[in-house]
Amino acid sequence: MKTALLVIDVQNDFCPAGALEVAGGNEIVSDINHEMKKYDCVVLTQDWHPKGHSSFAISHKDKNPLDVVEMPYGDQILWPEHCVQGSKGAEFHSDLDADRANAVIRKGSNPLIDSYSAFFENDQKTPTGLDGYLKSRGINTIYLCGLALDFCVYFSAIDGAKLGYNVIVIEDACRAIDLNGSLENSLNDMKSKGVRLLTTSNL
Ligand code: VGL
Ligand code: ZN
Repeated sequence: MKTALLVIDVQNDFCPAGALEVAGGNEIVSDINHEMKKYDCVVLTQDWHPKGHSSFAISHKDKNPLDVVEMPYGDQILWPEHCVQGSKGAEFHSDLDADRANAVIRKGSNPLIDSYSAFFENDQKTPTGLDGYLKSRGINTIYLCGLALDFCVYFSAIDGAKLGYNVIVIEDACRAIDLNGSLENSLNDMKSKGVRLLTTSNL
């Protein structure tokens, strides 16, 4: 068994006072730093949108954050402008031990397609390259932590399971947005797809 820790989107904009603040997002950083020491490989993901990205409510006339629009690839929730390439909000939380990472995967750079999953854009077919990176290093088991549990962690986990990895989500090293039941739905869906949910105390 060869393992990777995927640290999803631990960036200023998803932490308190950030543009798309996730409650308690900063509280997981020290546990994640501790986890990083235990895996064969550590990958950080970084949400990395160009200005005017199509997932931003301000890019659509008469739309507000959390409205839903139809995109060619399906329904898209509109978000406040966040994680703009090169901005302070797109930087990793300053306490995150980013120097330990073997690789950083940036996602969401296509102005027309959002990308929640670390493996595929939201069209569910454009790869980020992470699968090839992990497979070429012989990784077969992935542990996920970070933000947000019910969006980017969730979509990364189910794509990882689909791609044949053993997938474990470290639940207490995540925080959720929880929009219209998204937290409960994502936990149920992950369980039904064979994703295991553990806590740092069980690792
Ligand atoms: C995320 C919404 C928009 C996430 C990223 O990291 O969960 N959520 N962009
Ligand atoms: Zn985003």
